[in-house]
Amino acid sequence: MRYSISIATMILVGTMFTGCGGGSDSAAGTPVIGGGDSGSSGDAGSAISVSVGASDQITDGETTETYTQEFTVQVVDSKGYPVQGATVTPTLSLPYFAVGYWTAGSSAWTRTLTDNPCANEDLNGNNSLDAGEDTNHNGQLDPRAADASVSWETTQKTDANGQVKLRIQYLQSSAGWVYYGLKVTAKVSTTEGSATFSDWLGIPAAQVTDVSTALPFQYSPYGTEACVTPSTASASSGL
Ligand SMILES: [Ca+2]
Ligand SMILES: [Ca+2]
Repeated sequence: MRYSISIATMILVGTMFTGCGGGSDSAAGTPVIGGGDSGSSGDAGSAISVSVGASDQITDGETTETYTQEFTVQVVDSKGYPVQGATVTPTLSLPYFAVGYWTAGSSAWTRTLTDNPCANEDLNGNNSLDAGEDTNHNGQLDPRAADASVSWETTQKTDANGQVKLRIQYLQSSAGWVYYGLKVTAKVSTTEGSATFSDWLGIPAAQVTDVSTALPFQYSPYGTEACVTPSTASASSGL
């Protein structure tokens, strides 16, 4: 089953560079609910350029508890020709989350954001809960790194069109509540380029206008009150 989403599809043109070293991460800026963000890194005047664009479709994932969104990575040379055989490596980060809940109106669901954005609790990025990191006191890191994943839809190397397809999969309960950064690096021989794409995990628009069905992401799994307040909301909470 396929859905359309309301967020804008963002196309990012990455800059490029040659020689050693990848570009520095383009850190996700302060996120705005409903708006995507993108950035790029690298040195000017190089041999390859990388871009990444998101599908405007949010589909059910491999299980009924997940959603999937696809991305196309495109690599070209200095003349704009497709680069075949470049190795594309994605890295997914989850720098922010939001807390709040949706309520059903007469014709659509409406979201209430009680706190936003909340910084990822894993301050040192080691996927381990260290002293002082559990700021909402629920005994775990929020968001969990495993709330979303990235993988290749195709092979890791670009095809004759200079393209590789990626996809992210994420828990339906996290849709709209986690801000992600997808960095893609392409390398061929000693030449490398990178690009980034950042946004909130996509929400299927069709579900937001179906008030007869409960939303799988109705309550933020990270809380409904404040960034530092543990999640206590549930479908029976009466919110
Ligand atoms: Ca940590
Ligand atoms: Ca926590």
